[in-house]
Amino acid sequence: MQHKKIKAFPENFLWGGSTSAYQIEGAWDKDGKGPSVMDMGKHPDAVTDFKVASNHYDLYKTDVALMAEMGFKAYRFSIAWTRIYPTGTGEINPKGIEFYNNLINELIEKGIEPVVTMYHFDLPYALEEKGGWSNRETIDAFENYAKTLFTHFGDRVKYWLTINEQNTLILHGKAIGSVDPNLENPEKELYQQNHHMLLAQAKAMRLCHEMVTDAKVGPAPNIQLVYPASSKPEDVIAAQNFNSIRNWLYLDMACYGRYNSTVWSYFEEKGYTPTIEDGDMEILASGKPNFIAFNYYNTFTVEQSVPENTEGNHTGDEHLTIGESGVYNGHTNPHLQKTEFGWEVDPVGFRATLREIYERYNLPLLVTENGLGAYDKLEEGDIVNDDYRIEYLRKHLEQAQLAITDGVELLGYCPWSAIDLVSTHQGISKRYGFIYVNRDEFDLKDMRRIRKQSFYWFQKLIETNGKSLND
Ligand code: BGP
Repeated sequence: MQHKKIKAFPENFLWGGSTSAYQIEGAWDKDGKGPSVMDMGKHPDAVTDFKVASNHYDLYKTDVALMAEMGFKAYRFSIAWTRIYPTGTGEINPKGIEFYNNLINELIEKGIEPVVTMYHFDLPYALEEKGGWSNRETIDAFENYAKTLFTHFGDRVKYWLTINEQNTLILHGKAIGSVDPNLENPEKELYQQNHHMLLAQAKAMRLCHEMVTDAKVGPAPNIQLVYPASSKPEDVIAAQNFNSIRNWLYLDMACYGRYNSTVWSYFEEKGYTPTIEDGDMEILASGKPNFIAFNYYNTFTVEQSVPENTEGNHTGDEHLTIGESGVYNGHTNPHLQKTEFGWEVDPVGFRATLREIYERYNLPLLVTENGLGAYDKLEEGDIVNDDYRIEYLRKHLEQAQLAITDGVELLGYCPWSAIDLVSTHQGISKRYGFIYVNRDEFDLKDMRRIRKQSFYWFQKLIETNGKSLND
């Protein structure tokens, strides 16, 4: 639809930025923190681990001051489960509580709304050793952890996100390391883990409503619309398949507590049907979100899966689609350009995704990730000219504004990432931040923070509540 008049960004729009604990904090074993699966994971030789990251643990005051200078209204970050419970359960680590109390207080003092992800990929390693999400005890451990978070931080944190990108964890679990790839049917195990995570999420949402009555809670999957490669009806069916498996499964479960029919028939066909215990479906139906947070980087395009064009039963890195035999086959969208890391860029798809989610679930939306990973260059005089990032963000925000004009209730926009941090797969050289962190893969240098061009651009945008978008 073309609009003659574009609506303004709402008042109190949550302009901000996002990070996650294992990618930004460093101090991986400091002050009693236990190891997480991310700390214990393997890294390619050319890529740094997460041990030091951006050392936000020690430098959080500097970082929050810079966020405040940019004008952030919100900061979306995750709490490391292993700082609060080093082994996932048992005794609380007071130092962990202290760190997040300090961070939250610092944010509130500067007028920045804390938006907290409870779990962002970094399952306590001690729980992983006991079977991780395959073990139903992890559901209880998560509920207990959630209770602790609400008890200690619920007086100040009013926006809670349960699990970051549960769909990425499941679809790319072999890449992220949450399942043994040598299992006979790893997908079956992953969908069992998925079922348990969904139960944990529902319990946490329920608990949040009971314990922090003025807070809002929601899921945070990665949602990117799937397009058919052509108007060929079989391609449309393939797109429906992958939309249901990749996107709607997670939101249908969070919002309605039911498996959608396409997903269920896919489970049956492939032998992935999870074991559902008595009472599970009641628990799932009882966890109601107040809003939907989601991460968006690109869209997917798929065609019908026929034997000669199916490369295999796997899904590449989290933003690259390959295909699954008999279900869909990944297709390069000829209308889109790619980033230097091979991710398609689709701002209009952002509008389409926002509209689709809003119409399906009729809940306010919060964008908790969107951004451009690039090899930024630090030039003499501490200049980082990241025009390409400004362009990327500008185009996405223009489309967000059109979605708002279309009627979507959008609470805020927290792109990835507030400051440079270590990418999940590609080290610190793949940078996303408004603020440059002066370190390389293995040379930690002085870690100083440097404002990029995008910092000043975003600052002005926030100051004008989005009006400077077209300057
Ligand atoms: C999302 C994750 C983030 C972050 C981001 C960028 O899927 O939630 O943790 O890593 O993707 O991905 P990458 O770091 O692989 O470039």
